[in-house]
Formats: sequence, structure tokens, C-alpha cells
Amino acid sequence: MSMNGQTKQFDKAAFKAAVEKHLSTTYANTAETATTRSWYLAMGRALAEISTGNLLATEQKLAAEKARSVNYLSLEFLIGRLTGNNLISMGLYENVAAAMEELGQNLTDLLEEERDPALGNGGLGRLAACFMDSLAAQEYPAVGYGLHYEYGLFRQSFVDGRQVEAPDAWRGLEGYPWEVMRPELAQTVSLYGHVEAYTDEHGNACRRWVPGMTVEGVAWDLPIVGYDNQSVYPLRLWECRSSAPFNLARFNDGDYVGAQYPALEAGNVTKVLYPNDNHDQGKALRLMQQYFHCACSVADILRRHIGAGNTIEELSKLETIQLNDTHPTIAIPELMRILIDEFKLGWDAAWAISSKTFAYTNHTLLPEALETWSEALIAQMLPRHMEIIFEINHRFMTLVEKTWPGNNEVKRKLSIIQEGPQRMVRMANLCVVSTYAVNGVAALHSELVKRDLFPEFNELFPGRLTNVTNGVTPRRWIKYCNPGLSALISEKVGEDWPLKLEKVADLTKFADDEAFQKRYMAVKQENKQRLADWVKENMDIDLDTNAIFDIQIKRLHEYKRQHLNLLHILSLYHRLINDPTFDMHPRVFFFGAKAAPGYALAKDIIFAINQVAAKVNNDPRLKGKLKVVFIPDYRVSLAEILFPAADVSEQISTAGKEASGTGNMKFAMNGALTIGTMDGANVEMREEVGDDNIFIFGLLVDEVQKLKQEGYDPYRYYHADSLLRAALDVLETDEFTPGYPGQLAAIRHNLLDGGDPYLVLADFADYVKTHEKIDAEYRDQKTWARKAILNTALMSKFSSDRSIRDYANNIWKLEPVSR
Ligand code: B1H
Repeated sequence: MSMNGQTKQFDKAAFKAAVEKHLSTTYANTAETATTRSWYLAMGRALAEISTGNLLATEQKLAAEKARSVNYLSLEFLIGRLTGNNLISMGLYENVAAAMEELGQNLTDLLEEERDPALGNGGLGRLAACFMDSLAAQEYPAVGYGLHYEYGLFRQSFVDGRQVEAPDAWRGLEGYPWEVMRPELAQTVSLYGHVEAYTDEHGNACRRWVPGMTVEGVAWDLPIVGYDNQSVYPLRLWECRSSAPFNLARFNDGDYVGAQYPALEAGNVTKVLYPNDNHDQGKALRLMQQYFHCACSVADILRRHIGAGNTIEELSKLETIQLNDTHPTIAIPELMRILIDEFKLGWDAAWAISSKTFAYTNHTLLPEALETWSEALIAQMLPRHMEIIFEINHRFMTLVEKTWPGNNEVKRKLSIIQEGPQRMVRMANLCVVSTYAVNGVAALHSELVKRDLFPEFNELFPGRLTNVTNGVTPRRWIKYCNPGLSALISEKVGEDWPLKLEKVADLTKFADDEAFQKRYMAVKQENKQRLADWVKENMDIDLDTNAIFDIQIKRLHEYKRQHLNLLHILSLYHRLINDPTFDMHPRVFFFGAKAAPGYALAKDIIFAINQVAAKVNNDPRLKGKLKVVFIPDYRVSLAEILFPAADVSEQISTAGKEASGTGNMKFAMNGALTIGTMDGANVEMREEVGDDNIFIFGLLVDEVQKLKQEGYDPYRYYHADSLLRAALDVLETDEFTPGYPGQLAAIRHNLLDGGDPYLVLADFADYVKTHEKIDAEYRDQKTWARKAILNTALMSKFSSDRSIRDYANNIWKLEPVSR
């Protein structure tokens, strides 16, 4: 049953005919010979016909209405599989299941054929996907702009416990059924060359870019289907093609063959997603990706704007551009270049438009993740943009001089150009200077952005720095991935909670209702069984679903402290074997995490967890009380099985390091209790559910900073705590790497002689103690059920619908437009 208007219009016979037509004409198959995959593809194309029609209709309506819209620029959109989610948003799930059944196909099996489009690394990319879903669900006019990577995030497997990467050709041979190419939207993008001065017809001194080569940008649209409304917005992904001839100068000089060479380079621009999360690598090809993305997107925004009959002066009135971190920052000098060099505006007029058009979201304080680009590299690849950046900085330095006369220290600190042996452009500084709003992604993070990262900017531009706490879409992360819980919620609070998550707060009334508790926990049990079945089928490990399912799923990073979790596991192992008085409720520790291919310690941690798993899972001395499962190739479609199955959610970053986190929210909505530090959005989750319904441990931000200032000595903790010592010292032995002692020693070394940069040892004792509390409380199933229900009930703040309303009301000044 659905409230969706489209349901009424669903013509089953016509839909079946469309599927059969695609099966034969698009995929050259017959019903007799087609594989499940071909049926999935044909069904996908038939559905895409519907969404593409709605996409074009939405586009026309918005152009005609001259509606203000947001353009969300991001190098990553981790959308995950679209088919199941879109069926729900279109209100067609049951209808299509029935239609496919008549064609002899099972919808669940068909949905499993879809490869995840993994066009993102982790939280930042997934946030962009949730935001597109919430923009469409609430009908805020929007276009998402990203890159059409040929290969998404690498596929991960384990060979002898070590991560091995393989390319992710997410579109397969046949292409992705939901995407539609928009050939008429193609753009030409310039690169390299030089800048020349000239005098225009009015005698004005002007400058213009004489490019060295060009490449082509081809637009592909993916449909972002609004939940239960008729709106469909485009996620527009640019693919780079190098059409010869493109090295203009060399071609004209007659060097036809030589002119083809840059094709090798340019042909690679959108080949592959850079696999770094929270780390800046500074590669020239990445800068080329960023500029290519920005040039295509800005040109497309201007095409829409001018094409709808608007003047360039009206740009900031009708369009706003949200920069998802600094990765698309080069869009700022690109717009300035177009306004000045092509629209012939003066600097001040151009700046008035540009600086009212862009807003910037900061997602991290980690120094290694703050992007800088070498001035020389930018000057070579984008010479006119480098000039414009210098001019922006020059004018900004004048303001700094006026505010702090003669203070060179503050100038050095704030300058967009970082001095040194190699001058670097600080992209975050460029963003703060050139945008009308800068936001952090959780209350604590935004305070630290103001206090620690940009204190002087906050003085210079009062009110510019703000907060928008992240959120996640309840459509994918409750309704789609947890049908059992969804049915239970609908029964108690009505059907409209996926768009109004506040409604779920009514569940608090049933938190102490024993009958409801039983049903709620039965759903949890089913979801644990679903995960256990997956693990049995794919990893051949037997799990007891009465055990506590304790899950940490996120990118592998020292600051996220998967190794703190590992040390706790080692401490349990030690106690189970050596302490006859120690007992614990059976527990399964799940991990899912990809390590950046160049991040050696992260890969060592994966190896260590896998080695510990191999031993622990087969050690009869543990009597099945302790299991460790490292799920390979963690991705959105596996997250959809993992979140609903969790009893305990691990959110254990060093305080001050995780800007927000979003997995924390998905777990809690699905009824897992959090063990977490006072970091990122954990702080606000605690405010919502209350201290009794979350397990908080560890040092606070200010305590972390103080400890570091005073000189942190990890050995102090090592010597004082015999359990910690046992957990660390076993890493030097061959306990988990029989015959090869020392293979896990790098982790121990990093934590002791390496100075333990993320204070793992300082938080260890409190972490262990808090886990003991969890163990004790889980044994009282009624109390546990009550807490889990309250977590589901009290998470409405963390719907991305609320995040998007905050952006729309406080930053973008955007109104919904319904179809
Ligand atoms: C986040 C990144 C990130 N913050 C650089 N920063 C990247 C930085 O490819 N790169 O160069 C890629 C990603 N990702 C995450 O954003 C934060 O760590 C999370 O705490 C936060 O929840 C998420 C969304 O705001």
C-alpha cells in the first residue's frame, strides 16, 4: 500500500511490456534465455523511463517558475544502489514486485543484481547522497553536480588477512540502467596555456586565458526521486572525454601526432575516484578532476540561468552553490573568470555576485586533510585562475592590514597563500574569504572551527561561520533497510513518519510496554539472523544471534580508533583464558572498513583484526563467547544489513577528531545503543536520548588538548594497567601469526614509542569499564529493550530532512516548489 499518486497511474501491462521491450531491444535477449541480471537491467531501464519523464517535467516547471535553487557541488556522491530505494520513493515497490512475478522474476533477487555505485569514500560522500534525497523529498529545487568516475571506490578482498584492492567497474559492460546521457549539455573545458593582455574595443586593458588544450565534459543524469511526490531532480555527473584535436598550439604547428599525447593524460581525468578519506594527497590529476568538475558545473549553472531568460546580475538571487568541503573550491575563481573575462564585469561587480553565490561546508579539522595546492601547479594548469586567486588574496590582505595594522604574524596565518620553500594555496582560507556562509557539520565541530581553526576569520566576518548538524535519510536508513522496524513504527505512529520523523517520538509511550518491547526485540532478532545468514553464506562463520552484536563500520583511520576496539577484544581474550573468575555475555565484534591503499598502519590494523579473528573464532577455550568478523568490501548495500542488526554501535574517535559521524545516527535509529566519546554528533545524540540511554566514555576535547600540551606519555598508562599491558604485549608474540612473531608489532610500536597520537591508551581503561557496563545491562533484556526503543524514538533531529531545512532556512534562503 502506498500514498503515492504514481501508484494509481501504474499500468501493470504497459510496465511489463516496457520491461520485455528493453529485454529484447536494449539487451538483445529473450524471456527464455535471459539471466537474472538481464531482467534486472531491463526492469531498471523501464523504471528509468518513468523517472526521466518526471525529471524533465520537474526541470521545465522550475525553469518556468524562476525558482531559486541550490547547486550541490561534490567530488563524491556515495549513492548506493538506486533500484530498491527508488521503487519505495515512487510508491511502486509492491506493484513492480507483482509485475515481475508475472514475468517469472522475484524482485528481491533482481535487486541483488545491482552493483553499488560507490562514487564516494565514506561519510562525506554518503552525506551528499542523503542530502539529495532530502532535497527531493521536500521539493527544494536542487541539482547535484559530481563526477562520472569510470571506477568507483576500489573493491576490497582479504588475502591471508591483508587488504587487496581491485578496480570497481560499477557500470558493468552494459552501463547503469538508471543513468541517462544528456549529449546536448556537453561542455568544453580548457587547461594549461597562458594569459595574455589585450585592449578591448572600448580601449580597456583586459586579460584573457589562451588555453593549451581542451577536453570534453559529457553529462550523465541520475534521477533523485522525491519520496511520495512527483519531483525528480538530477544528480548530474560529468565524464571527461578527450576529443582530438585538443592540444591546440601543437596541432596548429603541424605536430598532429604529438598533439594526441595529452589525450593519455586527459582521458584519465574521470577514470577513478581518489580513495583517500580525510587525507589530501596533492596529485596533479586530482586538481585536474576538481577543475574539470567545477568548470562543467559552473558552465551548466550559467546555461540554465541565462537560458531561462535571467540576467547575470540576478545570479546570486536565483542560484546558490554549496561547496562540499574544499574539493570544488576552484569553482570560485572559475566563476570570477567568467564574470570578468567573458561577461566583462568589473572586479567589484563580479565579486558582489560571486561572494553572494557560494557557501562552503567544512568537514574536518585534521591538518593532513586540509587541502593545499602548489601555486606552481595551479599557475601551470590554470594560469588565469592563479591570477584571480592572487587578486582575491591581495584585497583580503588589505582588509587584514586595516583590522590588525602592522601585524605580519596574523597576515601570515590568514593569507590564502602559505609562504615557504614552495608556495601553497590554502583552499579553506580561499573559501572562508570568498563565500557568504561557512558551516561545520555538528555543534561541537562548528565551535572548534570557530575557536581553533578560524578564530580570526570569525572576528573579521561575524556571523559567517555557523553550524548545520548532519543527518541521514530515514527512507533508506530505516524504511528501506529495516522493513520489520518500519512496519512496527507505522503501526504505532502512522504511515507518514518517513517524511516527518518527529512522529516517531510517539514510540516513547511504548518504551515500557512489555508486549511492544518483545515485538521490537523480535525484529532485532530477525535482523541479526539476516546478518548471521549473510556471514554464514559469504564467510562460512557460524554465529549465535543471542550474542551481543557489537559493530564498528567506517573507514579505517587511526583517529577512528579501530585499534582501541581491537585492544579491548584482546583484553577480553586475555581474561577469558587467564582469569577463571571472569565471565561475559557472548559477543560478536563486527568490523567493516576500507583502508586507503597507501595508508600502511591502517592496513596493518586490518591485518591484525583478521589474524585475531582467525584465532579467536576457532579457540575452544573461549567456549564461543568471543567472535570477531571482519566483513570484506564494506559498502552501502552491506551497511543496509549491518545497521539494523546491531545491538552496540562503536563511535570511539578521539574527542575533537570526528567532525560529525553519520553512521552513529543510522545505528541509533535502528535501535543500537552507542558506546562513544564526546565527539562530533555523539554529543547531540546524548542530548536527545539522555545520558541513561547512551554509553559515553573517554577524555573530552579540552582534556585531550590539555594532556597533549602537558606532554602525553603513553608508557604511563602501559605501566599502570596490567590488562592494557597484556593486550599490547601479545602483539609482539606469534599468538595470532603462528611462526611469525612481530608481524603485528607496528601497532604496539605506534602506540608506545610512536607517541600514540590519538590517545588510545589514555582512553583504554574507561573504554573497558564502559563495555563491562554494557555487558551487565544487556543481561536485563527489558531495560535494554526500553533503551533501544528510546533510541529509535528520539533520533528525529538526525533526519537529513532537518539538516536540509536548516540549510534552506538559515543559509540558502530557499523555498520548496511542489509539482
Ligand atoms: C569527512 C572528509 C574527507 N571529513 C578529504 N573530511 C577527502 C576529506 O578525498 N579526500 O581528499 C575525502 C573526505 N570526510 C567526513 O565527513 C567526516 O570525517 C565525518 O565526521 C563527517 O560525518 C562526514 C560528513 O560531514
